[in-house]
Amino acid sequence: MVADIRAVVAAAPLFTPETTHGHKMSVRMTAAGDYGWISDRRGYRYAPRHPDGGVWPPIPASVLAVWKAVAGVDRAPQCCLVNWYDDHARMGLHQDRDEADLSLPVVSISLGDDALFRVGGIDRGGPTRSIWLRSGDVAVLGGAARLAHHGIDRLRPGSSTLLPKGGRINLTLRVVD
Ligand code: MD6
Ligand code: FE
Repeated sequence: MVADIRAVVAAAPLFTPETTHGHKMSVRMTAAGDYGWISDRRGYRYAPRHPDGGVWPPIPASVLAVWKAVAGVDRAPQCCLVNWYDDHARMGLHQDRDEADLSLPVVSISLGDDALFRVGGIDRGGPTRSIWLRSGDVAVLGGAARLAHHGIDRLRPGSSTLLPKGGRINLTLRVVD
């Protein structure tokens, strides 16, 4: 799967999204499928093209197989977001709510170094719990948890040998429209 993701990155290079406030995010990002997810000063949105103007490469079969095994729905995913973390990258607490049908799950696959995943409730500011996501872990946010706040507080550098230069890849799969 890592080789498949490297091929995605070769076709659709990683970029550093900016928040609406003009801050650079610490993860680098790209995508596969009909849509990628773009964040810049104009806001957040799904987009049919990479910032360089090209279409996104198809979602690799190895990744689709995981969706088919765990998503529990008939729809195929339209977006595989690729988040690439270096040792210091993190992901602030957020909800995934830009998709049209929030009854469909989001499936996440973790590769590489362990990451401390914080998950809370639907209301921001409520209690949270943290678990370490390890290489090969698959998480499904669905049902009552679909709108749970979640984020990555930090990596545990050196915890996996999967990626020769370390770091972590997180893939999230979703149906967009
Ligand atoms: C990450 N994950 O694991 C960030 N979103 O790097 C997510 O933002 C996420 O794990 C939706 C569903 C599952 C997730
Ligand atoms: Fe998310």
